[in-house]
Amino acid sequence: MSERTQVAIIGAGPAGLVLSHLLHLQGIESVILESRSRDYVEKRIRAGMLEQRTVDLLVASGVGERLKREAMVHTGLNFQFQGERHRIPLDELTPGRNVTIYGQQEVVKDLIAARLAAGGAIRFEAAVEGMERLDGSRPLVRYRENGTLKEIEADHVAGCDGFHGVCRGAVANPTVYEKVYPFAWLGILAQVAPSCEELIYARHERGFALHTMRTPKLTRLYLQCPVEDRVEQWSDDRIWSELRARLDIPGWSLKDGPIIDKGITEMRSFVHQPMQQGRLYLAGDSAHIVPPTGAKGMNLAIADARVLAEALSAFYRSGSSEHLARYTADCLPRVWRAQHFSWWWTTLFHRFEDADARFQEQLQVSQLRYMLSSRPALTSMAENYVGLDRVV
Ligand code: RFL
Ligand code: PHB
Repeated sequence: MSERTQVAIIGAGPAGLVLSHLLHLQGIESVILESRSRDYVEKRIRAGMLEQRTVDLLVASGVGERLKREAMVHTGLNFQFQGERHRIPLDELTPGRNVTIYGQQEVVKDLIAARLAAGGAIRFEAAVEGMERLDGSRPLVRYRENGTLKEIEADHVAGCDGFHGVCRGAVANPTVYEKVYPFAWLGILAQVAPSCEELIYARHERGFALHTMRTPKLTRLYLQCPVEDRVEQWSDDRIWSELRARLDIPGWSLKDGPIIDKGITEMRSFVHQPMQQGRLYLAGDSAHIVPPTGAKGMNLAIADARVLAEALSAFYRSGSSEHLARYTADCLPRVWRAQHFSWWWTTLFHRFEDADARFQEQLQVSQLRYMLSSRPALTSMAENYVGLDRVV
């Protein structure tokens, strides 16, 4: 006989873990199936910037204790071009709002600890291979654990399995919107105190660079690089000299230290509609991807999980599928707002090499200068950056 639960959640990333946690607070049982080990998901270095509403949700739902103690609140950011650095006061532009630096793996660790402490079920190294009966009332999920094929029956299935997952494939006749960018990001983590208290987004003739951080002792840095580059081509010396060429300004120089992680990330904008099929609902990167420049991916994943948890709670409270039926429609306005902001923020700072490149450069500088001379333009950027409460 197969195991049963109310909601089978595929993937223990931010989307799956937040969903399971919020459902638990509503008395709804779930089982998370995760193909990787606990150690792997807790160490995977990815996002770092949380919007205000993401922090508010984590704190209000009881998983924000360590975050409140250790996270770094940022009330502003810097952007840099033509050798000038400008600080943008996010808190003044969006009264009382700011962003928080706290590594995605820390969010994941806190959520896993909370789920396990509450007796929640997370099956690590359990890879989902297929799903059946999604259009009926008893969906079935098949997964492989320790080499054995197992199955679990659920009322609903949440596909939180990321961009390379299997769930998206179960949606019939989807509409897909996609844009692939002609460059990638080389990201490093270095054991050195941040060289600046806040983030620096730099537009430079040699390409984009970003100074960010994880803790007062760990700096995270990114460099725009060609898509075909491999990490082996980037020695530590080459990375530091390229970062300095793009980030240093008179009177300020980047501090270096031992590099403890290096990785190359492709850049893509992607939306898969609808985000549901029968009793399967997609949340997070399984349904949409944004280029990392705008720091929206994890925030969107958590926003989807919140909408889905509310719709599932309404279903179990009233027996009505009304909220679940409009899950995609409820998520898409925020998804597309984040898509636009991430695309715009990416095109504003990166170096392009196509036929329009020189024209594009003039537009970038004009738009950056416009933001410095127009408070409404800067406010529009800031409210998107810190994250909008309501998107219609
Ligand atoms: P995840 O985190 O990819 O989790 C999906 C999980 O599903 C598992 N899985 C399966 N499990 C069972 N069976 C299967 N068949 C499975 N297939 C896959 C996977 O092992 C995995 O554990 O998706 P989720 O939850 O949707 O979360 C999305 C975020 O991880 C992602 O959007 C962010 O990391 C994006 N991102 C950023 N987002 C932000 O909000 N702020 C940032 O500052 C930010 N910076 C970034 C980023 C992403 C980056 N990279 C590496 C892509 C910076 C970078 C460089
Ligand atoms: C990060 O800290 O990894 C980060 C921060 C801001 C971004 C992108 C990535 O825009």
